[in-house]
Amino acid sequence: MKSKVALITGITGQDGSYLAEFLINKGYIVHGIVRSSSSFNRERIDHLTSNKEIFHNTLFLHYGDLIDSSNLNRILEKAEPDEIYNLGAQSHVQVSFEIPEYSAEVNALGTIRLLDGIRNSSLRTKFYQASTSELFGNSSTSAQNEDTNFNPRSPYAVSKLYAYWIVKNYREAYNIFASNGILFNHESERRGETFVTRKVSINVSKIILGIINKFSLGNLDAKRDWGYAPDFVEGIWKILQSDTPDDFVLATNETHTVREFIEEAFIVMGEEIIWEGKGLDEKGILKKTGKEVIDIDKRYFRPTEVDFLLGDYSKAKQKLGWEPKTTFNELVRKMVTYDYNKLKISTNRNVHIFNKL
Ligand code: NAP
Ligand code: F7E
Repeated sequence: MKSKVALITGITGQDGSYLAEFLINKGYIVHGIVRSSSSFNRERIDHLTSNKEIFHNTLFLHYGDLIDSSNLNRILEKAEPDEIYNLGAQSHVQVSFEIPEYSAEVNALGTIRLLDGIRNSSLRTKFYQASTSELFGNSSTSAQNEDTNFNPRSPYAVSKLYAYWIVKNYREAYNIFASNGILFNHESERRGETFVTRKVSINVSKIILGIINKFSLGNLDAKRDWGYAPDFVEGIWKILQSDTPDDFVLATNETHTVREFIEEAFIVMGEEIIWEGKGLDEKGILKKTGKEVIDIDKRYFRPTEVDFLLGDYSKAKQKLGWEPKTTFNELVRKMVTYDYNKLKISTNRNVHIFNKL
């Protein structure tokens, strides 16, 4: 039987790398779009590209960019995908306040470039759009589902709102199999280092190993519905295996504050953190030693914040048979343990090299 062919934008990112692995294991031929960079940017897919068997037969990388439609059209023509997963994005909410035009260019117009490429070709491909719980913004509804009103609160969220609606429009106007996955936050050992969960797992590990004394954060009271990226990647694939195109929320239906994530991260390392002070003067202190390990820096606050997110994934459960598998505590444990072990090995190696000098 002929293998299915998938095209992934954002293959070098957290979700793209897990999805590539997942699809290769399912027997797909995978094409991925990578951006040209002056330094190496493929760390998350190194284990795939260094396997000659995979790299020669099942994984094909193409230089490209969501802001370049002639290049995208060429890749569509070459790859002839059965399924396209549009995961590429300027995905950082805070950064989108600094580069709003670029965020719209990539996230909003990048999506229409791909959809229009499909419309103007003879491809009968399915299209997945990486939509987001950020569309809900500060919603008065809890828990948020596919029928909840949108109220985007950042240039990132507004750019993704355009993408969400243009997917629906192209589905209705041109009968393209195009679906939105409205995914709540999902994290992992491969999460970008500037997102709050990974920032915490790395810095808590560094404190325990004595590499740093303390680190700074912003709003500790924001609540997020945090799941585990590999669970969500399976849901992404299931969305495109459905008989009809549709929009689905993927979430865990559990919400936690940033503060709770930090507390749990220290618990994993056998420490308890207590909080003293208020607002910008708040400090996180280790109970055993009284050492200050966290302070607040106004630089990490956003001009407009999303205070509370909690997702209702019952439609995905009912129609796709999808459910998250990893609990909040397991997620924190996986991330902190991974970073602690990785840093410990590199610290030991450095000490070893230093002792030899
Ligand atoms: P990520 O780790 O930030 O990965 C983003 C990917 O997009 C990277 O491969 C990046 O390439 C690529 N990219 C950035 N600008 C591009 C451009 N101009 N042209 C082509 N590719 C570009 O994001 P993620 O966490 O895996 O998320 C995947 C998608 O889901 C994103 O669209 C994100 O907005 C959305 N989403 C994420 C979450 C979440 O909690 N993770 C929740 C809802 C929705 P480089 O490696 O070269 O930078
Ligand atoms: O922030 C607060 C911050 O940057 C989470 C993206 O994948 O998920 C992600 O967006 C919360 C916010 O993720 C720091 O203010 C406090 O309330 O980890 P984050 P995000 O903004 O929720 C959605 C679903 C996406 O679609 C996005 O692509 O944590 N926070 N202190 C901080 N956040 C960061 N980054 N750094 C801090 O120091």
